Amino acid sequence: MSADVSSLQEAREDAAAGEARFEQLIAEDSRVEPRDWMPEQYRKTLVRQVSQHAHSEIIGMQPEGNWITRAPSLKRKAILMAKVQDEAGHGLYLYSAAETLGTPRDEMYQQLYTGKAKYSSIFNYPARTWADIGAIGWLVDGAAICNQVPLCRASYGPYGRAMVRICKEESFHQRQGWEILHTLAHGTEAQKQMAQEAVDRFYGPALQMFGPPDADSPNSQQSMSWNIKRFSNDELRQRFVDMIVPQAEALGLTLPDPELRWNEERGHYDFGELDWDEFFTVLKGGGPCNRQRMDHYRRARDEGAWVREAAAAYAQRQTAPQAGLLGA
Ligand code: FAQ
Repeated sequence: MSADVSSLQEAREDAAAGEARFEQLIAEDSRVEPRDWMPEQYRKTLVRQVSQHAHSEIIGMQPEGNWITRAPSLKRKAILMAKVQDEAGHGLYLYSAAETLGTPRDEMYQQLYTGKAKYSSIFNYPARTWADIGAIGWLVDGAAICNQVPLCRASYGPYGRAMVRICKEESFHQRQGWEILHTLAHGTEAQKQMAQEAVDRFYGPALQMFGPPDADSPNSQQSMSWNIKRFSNDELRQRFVDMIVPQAEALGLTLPDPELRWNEERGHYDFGELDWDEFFTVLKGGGPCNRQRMDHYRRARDEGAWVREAAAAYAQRQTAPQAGLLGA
């Protein structure tokens, strides 16, 4: 046997052993780590989901960042600043997790910059009033937690581990949203109305964060069989509705769905059909703020280029002190 043929044979045996081990890890519900063999499609699915999630965290800073200068007190301002910083941190953990799959961070940034990458539909809606900041915390972070707690058990190690920390921080975010709405809902008539209108605006889009109905979700089945997703989009949406109905009652606010009612037989709340035409329009770039979000992201990225260059030059000096001295 020639050397070429025998090394080809060895590569085939390694791949077969890698594949068998991957199947075993999934069957045992164990973790797949960056150096493990994995099917190309598994890698691609993860990069798609994790990078979209990272982009969502980064774009998601905009509706709330917009209210930092207008928060109604110094305390509220400090809390909101900390929350927006947390979202930036989540983006960074997630880009790091995606990088371990072999996609450079710059490539992911580029995909967002050029509009090739998706981010969550919810961030294409405006935050019109201070109450919207409460509704974002309660409903948007609430939906995020509901969706993301099962992702702490995602089969890919770096993703699951990043999600553990993210979920802890999201729980705090949800509480601050709840507290804003609770304060407004127990304030003047005008404040209560503001809180109700914010919930009216964010309820439907928050439910759409879980993705299209199962019948129209091309990725769910495969992702669930690889233990990336643990529940389908509709299962998680149902879980979320069941969770927020009593919370809305405690707030004294109404969820804007006349079909919402307890179904004794199913042991769940029934709820009305969501506006899926609107959802797909937002995904195609036609939401109220798609254009504004992308323009802002591109502007911030362009204007921050010199900061990144300076930081890279500084880091290079730190790792090559001699060169740094010579260049000084
Ligand atoms: N928006 O086949 P599926 C947050 C796309 S973070 C836009 O069901 P999959 C924290 C989907 O990508 C919020 N696109 O897809 C925060 C796919 O397109 P593709 C983000 C959506 O992956 C709070 C196509 O539709 N969270 O809120 C949406 O199995 C406050 C078909 O869909 C995550 O990303 C959507 N809503 O399930 C930050 C969690 N839904 O890629 C700041 C991780 C679906 O084939 C402030 N991601 N699409 O071109 C996931 O759990 C999943 O990726 C889903 C979608 C559930 C989002």
